[in-house]
Amino acid sequence: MSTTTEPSPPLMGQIDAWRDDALADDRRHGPRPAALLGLALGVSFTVCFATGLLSHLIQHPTSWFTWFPRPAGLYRVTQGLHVATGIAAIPLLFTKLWAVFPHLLRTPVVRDVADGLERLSLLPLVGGSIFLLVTGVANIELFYPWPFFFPAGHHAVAWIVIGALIVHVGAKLSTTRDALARRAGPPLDEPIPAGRQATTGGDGLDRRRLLLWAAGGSAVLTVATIGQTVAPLRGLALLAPRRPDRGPQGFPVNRTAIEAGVVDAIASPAYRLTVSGGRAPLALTLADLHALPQRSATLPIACVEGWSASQRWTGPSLRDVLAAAGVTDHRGVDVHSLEASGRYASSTVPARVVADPDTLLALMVDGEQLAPDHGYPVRLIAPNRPGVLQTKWVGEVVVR
Ligand code: HEM
Ligand code: HEM
Ligand SMILES: Nc1nc2c(c(=O)[nH]1)N[C@H]1C(S)=C(S)[C@@H](COP(=O)(O)O)O[C@H]1N2
Ligand SMILES: [Mo]
Repeated sequence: MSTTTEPSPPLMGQIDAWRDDALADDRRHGPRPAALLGLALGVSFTVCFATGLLSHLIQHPTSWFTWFPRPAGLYRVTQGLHVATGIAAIPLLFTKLWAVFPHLLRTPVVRDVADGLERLSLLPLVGGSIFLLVTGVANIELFYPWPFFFPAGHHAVAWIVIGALIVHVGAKLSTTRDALARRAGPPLDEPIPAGRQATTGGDGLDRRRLLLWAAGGSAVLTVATIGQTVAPLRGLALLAPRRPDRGPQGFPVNRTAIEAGVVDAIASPAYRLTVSGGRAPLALTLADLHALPQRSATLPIACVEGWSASQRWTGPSLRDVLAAAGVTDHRGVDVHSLEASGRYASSTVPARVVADPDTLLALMVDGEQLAPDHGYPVRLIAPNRPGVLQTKWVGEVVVR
């Protein structure tokens, strides 16, 4: 027992000691866990970036991008993957940050210009990664506390993060290669402080436990949310905001008829579906639509927010409605809702989607008249399209 009290070291000294202790713990703070967690993050962020860009292009087609109506359920898979992979990355990111924190506290802060640039790129990398995961999760939980339009902000930051990630991978390539090549700890980036021993070699139990915690966290989050799109697992989807079997007629609703302000318009006996832009404008009553040949197709609503649900829809094919209006030649159509305003009040149906016989102006779902919240009297439903493009309460079709 000591009788003299030692003066406590100043704050900076405490941080240095804390960092050096951590740095000496090679199994948790050394390059191998950083590289393994980095690889997992690299894969998940690449999947998110590719599927996110795909979703963007489908919603905002360019001259060089074409998207096909088949296979009917492909978008449901790519967007489900986007959200599931992003959610699974959350524990990976936080474990990685915990594993590398001593490297962030190192001194000197910057060694030279190249080192300074590389360190600077950690700011957008770490900040941007957290931003993507936080905004993504908030969005699927229908929580929009920020002043910008979510997809635009999320999209711009995704490019920044991918740029910073490329710089990071370039800077860490040789460390990653060494760390993965050798099971025992390779040399540390930083010199081991005098008087300390790097805990290299050994059985790697601490490292294994760290990586198991990260993998376990990802697995739990995935199982607790994936049921929003994988129907057999819906009973486990405790953290999913939407479940594919809950809502009117047994599936979810994003915007209700009341929220869209269409309650009176959809119930009006004066309702007509107008088809304009063809040889002569046409106004079809509900009875006219029921009198056209009816077709049924099992198609999913695949929301951009990662939930999806498949139903059997029935109604005339859009192409038959166009034929009834005498439209022979077109470059697709615009479908307008009775909803006066709102981001999803209209959508474009490209010609190759119009040509698909399963592209329906649905009147029924699972053998029942559509519920008001699902788009009564008429909704568009087409194969392999994001939910935002499956326009409800259709009042007008304009030929392009
Ligand atoms: C979102 C993705 C990622 C984030 C946020 C991230 C973050 C970080 C941070 C903050 C550091 C500590 C700073 C430093 O040592 O300079 C670091 C180190 C490291 N990262 Fe990443 N990283 C990511 C992806 C990756 C990928 C894809 C790889 C490899 C393929 C990787 C491999 C490494 C390695 C080898 C180290 C050095 C560890 C050491 O020297 O002990 N990281 N990462
Ligand atoms: C928890 C993680 C994440 C969730 C929950 C999430 C969720 C979403 C959602 C709901 C959308 C659709 C937005 C819309 O069209 O309304 C989206 C789009 C997108 N996401 Fe994520 N995301 C996550 C992580 C990421 C990551 C890590 C990246 C990139 C590295 C990324 C890149 C994109 C891109 C580029 C888009 C397209 C935006 C657009 O349409 O302009 N996301 N994400
Ligand atoms: N007119 C209109 N149609 C719309 C929307 C909308 O807000 N207004 N929301 C879209 C979105 S985001 C989705 S996911 C689907 C949901 O369809 P559901 O409510 O029948 O499940 O409808 C789409 N059609
Ligand atoms: Mo949606």
